Amino acid sequence: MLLSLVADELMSNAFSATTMDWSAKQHEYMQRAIEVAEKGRGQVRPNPLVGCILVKDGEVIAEGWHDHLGGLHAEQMAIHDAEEKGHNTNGATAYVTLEPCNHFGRTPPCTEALLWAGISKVVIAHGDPNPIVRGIGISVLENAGIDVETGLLEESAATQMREFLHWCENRRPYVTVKVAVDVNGSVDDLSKDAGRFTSEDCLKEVHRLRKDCCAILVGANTVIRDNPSLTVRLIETEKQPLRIVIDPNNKIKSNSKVLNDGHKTKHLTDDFRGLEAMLDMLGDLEIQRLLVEGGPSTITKFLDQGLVDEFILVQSNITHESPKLSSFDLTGFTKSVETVWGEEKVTIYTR
Ligand code: AOF
Ligand code: ZN
Repeated sequence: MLLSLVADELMSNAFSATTMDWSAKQHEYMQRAIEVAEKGRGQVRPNPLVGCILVKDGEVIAEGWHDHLGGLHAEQMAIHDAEEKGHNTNGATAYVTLEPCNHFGRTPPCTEALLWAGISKVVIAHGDPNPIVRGIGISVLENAGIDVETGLLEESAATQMREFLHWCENRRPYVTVKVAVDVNGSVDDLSKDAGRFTSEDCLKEVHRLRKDCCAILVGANTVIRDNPSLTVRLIETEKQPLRIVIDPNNKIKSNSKVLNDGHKTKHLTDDFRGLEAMLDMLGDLEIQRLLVEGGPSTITKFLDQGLVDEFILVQSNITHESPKLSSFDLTGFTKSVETVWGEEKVTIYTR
């Protein structure tokens, strides 16, 4: 993927949403496009999640999504789907969550596919900030006489592809912190050997979160105390996230799991030049979402330097015998989600 630094105004001018009165039906179509896009979660990075619905005479005739890296783009999959079902796409409207691309990348341009298919109108949720697209997809379609409308459910689409958007803008990963505490906010029970204290179902959710992250980071002390694997095991995955261990004094044991289980680990020793430089380096590796799993001093460093985008607090109902209390300064964050993972209460804070 080609990404260059382009002036900010280019970025903001490329996609100015049309002010439209969208109908309930149109909302429904775009909502469905967002839903099918979810099917690619964890499989398309560094590409965004994208969904597409084709509608003809008020009926949904086909749907498609970007399913995996190197696979068809959403629009092309939807066109295929229509063909397979025996529908003529001529005159249909496409509802697509991202501005169609106009470049030959891992796949040929979606703009051409839409034109060949005889699509007469394209409704787009969100512009594509990728410098090789940025408004060009829209102008190519418009110049070919296709009616283009933009901005339907733009915010929902932005939320769905927030890591991609964040990375396009900052060239750094979106940073998610996950921390588990007992009922009193203790992060560890010092009376016990290392170990996890959350429920099995909660752990499954953590593995789902890991699968959605390109990299997982811990400090050396976590490796020394817990010897964790930091892999995705409880749910299916084709790819393991990159593990990153910050260990400037080279303290972890050479037989630690992260160094010996055959999966990739970046062990940052004297090549560690601070968190910001590390995030730049991860951005260059196309890492779009980084999960920071601990421990408290590593998390505090990320927070103190203003480098956290999302903070997931997992609260168990057990009580540590010998608590290690910790407090995290979440000034500037707002509570965005409250949910439950297994037996644990989960609160998600974002900026
Ligand atoms: C679309 N529809 O479904 C997606 C798009 O390397 P490629 O060929 O897969 O292109 C990747 C870029 O294309 C990606 O960075 C983003 O700008 C756009 N993704 N575009 O028209 C899709 N996934
Ligand atoms: Zn495309």
